[in-house]
Amino acid sequence: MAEHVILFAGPMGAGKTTAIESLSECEVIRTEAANTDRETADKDTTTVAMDYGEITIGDEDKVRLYGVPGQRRFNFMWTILKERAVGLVLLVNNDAADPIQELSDFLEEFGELHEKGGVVVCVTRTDVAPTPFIDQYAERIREVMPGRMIPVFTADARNEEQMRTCLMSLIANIEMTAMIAASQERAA
Ligand SMILES: Nc1nc2c(ncn2[C@@H]2O[C@H](COP(=O)(O)OP(=O)(O)OP(=O)(O)O)[C@@H](O)[C@H]2O)c(=O)[nH]1
Ligand SMILES: [Mg+2]
Repeated sequence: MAEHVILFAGPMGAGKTTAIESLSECEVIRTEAANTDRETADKDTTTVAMDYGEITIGDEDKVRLYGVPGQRRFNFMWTILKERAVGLVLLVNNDAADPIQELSDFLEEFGELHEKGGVVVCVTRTDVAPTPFIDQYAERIREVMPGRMIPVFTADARNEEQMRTCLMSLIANIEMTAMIAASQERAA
């Protein structure tokens, strides 16, 4: 039985808590408090510590889903949860003030998870803001993390099937990374 710890990171209002709620088979543990930054994201609450949910893939592979706060003032949780994770779902809301810059900033902070297993970028709220386009994200990924395979999807965090597609592509990358590492160990 394999177990994966996946981190959901990204700017405030990108849909991390919503995505984990869409995916989780158990009731999600949330740590929401009143949102005092309506300018960045117009919603009632914001995550102040973490979200936690779980999903089973196949017969028995358990995937632990952790969401971190988007706000930098809670970034002590980023460090703690980053250490446990083997993969990253980086959510970016297309209606952020500068979503491409947000992508760069979060890749800089969490990009090391690519080496541990994998990273997938998931652009949300494209119905609210149709631009920037997906190839602009792909281009910035190539600049910030050249030579790495990081898929980019558009998805609605409220949609279970779309979030599952993003998650499964990440799990496939994580399993491939693990297989390559194992075969290199055998060859050494
Ligand atoms: N219209 C639209 N709304 C979306 C989409 N994806 C997510 N949302 C909504 O956007 C909001 C995202 O809020 P959260 O899930 O709290 O965002 P978060 O990333 O957890 O934010 P913090 O915890 O504050 O960092 C919710 O109201 C979702 O219902 C989308 O693709 N389209
Ligand atoms: Mg949240």
